[in-house]
Amino acid sequence: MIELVAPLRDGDRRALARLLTAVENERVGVDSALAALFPYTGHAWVIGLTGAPGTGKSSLVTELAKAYRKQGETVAILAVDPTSPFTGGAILGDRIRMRDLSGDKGVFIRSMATRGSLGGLARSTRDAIRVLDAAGFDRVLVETVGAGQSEVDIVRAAYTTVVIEAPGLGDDVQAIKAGILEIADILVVNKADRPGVDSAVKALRAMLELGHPASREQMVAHHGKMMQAEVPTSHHQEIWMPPVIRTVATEGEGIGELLAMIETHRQFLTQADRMQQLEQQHIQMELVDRVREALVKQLFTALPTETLVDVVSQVQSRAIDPQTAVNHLLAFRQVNVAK
Ligand SMILES: Nc1nc2c(ncn2[C@@H]2O[C@H](COP(=O)(O)OP(=O)(O)OP(=O)(O)O)[C@@H](O)[C@H]2O)c(=O)[nH]1
Ligand SMILES: [Mg+2]
Repeated sequence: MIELVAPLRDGDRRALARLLTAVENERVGVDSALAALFPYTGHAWVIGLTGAPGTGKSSLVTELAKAYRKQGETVAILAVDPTSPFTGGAILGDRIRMRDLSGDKGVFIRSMATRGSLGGLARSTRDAIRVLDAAGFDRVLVETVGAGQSEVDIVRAAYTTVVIEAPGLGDDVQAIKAGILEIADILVVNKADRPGVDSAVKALRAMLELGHPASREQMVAHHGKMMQAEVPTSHHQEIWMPPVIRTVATEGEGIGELLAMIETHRQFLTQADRMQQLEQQHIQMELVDRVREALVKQLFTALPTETLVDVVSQVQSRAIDPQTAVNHLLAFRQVNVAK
């Protein structure tokens, strides 16, 4: 795997594709490749685009990619689907939608679906973004479909997060239910050619005014004490208020405004030390996620099946309670690590 890093850096698309497949399949040896390419990351501007199914994410991504290409920038598109282990219909539709981009060497399109756990997908998305970043793309656009937590987990890797709504989905504002409004840096009401757009914009604005005190900090605070302690609050006097933009992706309307707003947000973050803080938060959250995953794996790898079965039956017979059972399992790990 590690031998793919040099060609990746030289713009070899096959090396890129192979590394992404290795990341997706968690193939042996991919960790050393990721470690080798890590020093080359941190240059691409990562933009997350998320929203309910069919709101027009792929159409917007395509328009954004075209606009960036016009400016001479290279673009990688990563379409992540946490809802399905299959890369079926939606991706096929995307192929057609993104047809305008095919044949352009400055654009790379890749899709990823759930293989195992959602946590696994969040990790492989982060890794895939790093591979694309190290490959030298100026912009990495990450499209995620799903609801609630899955979107939140996946867009955590983005610097600018665009939440996409569309009128007439049965509900004025879908994002509120899913709780994804808190992660939005920019809100887009797409399909502005459809009826109900005004009420959707109004509802979103009202929601934003109600509750958007520094959403990132809230998110970090939710993630545990370690981060709460580490997050400085004094630098957030000037808070970013997410703007609401109307677009008609199919007509290319509002794309210029969206592009400009992404730039404004980027400038906002790169001012002062905001970007360093955001990256620090991302890294901390990622490390917590990875440690959690590694510990669970370590424990269950070391644990004989009989022990687990035994502890389960002890709980079932009311001999011990679940928390005591957990303590037994954790004690088992400590004994084994010490050996
Ligand atoms: N009328 C109208 N239709 C649109 C607009 N944008 C996208 N569409 C259509 O809406 C449908 C869904 O668009 P996509 O871009 O695939 O939406 P998506 O959010 O990527 O969909 P999933 O990835 O399946 O969740 C397609 O038929 C688009 O042509 C718009 O601004 N106005
Ligand atoms: Mg799509």
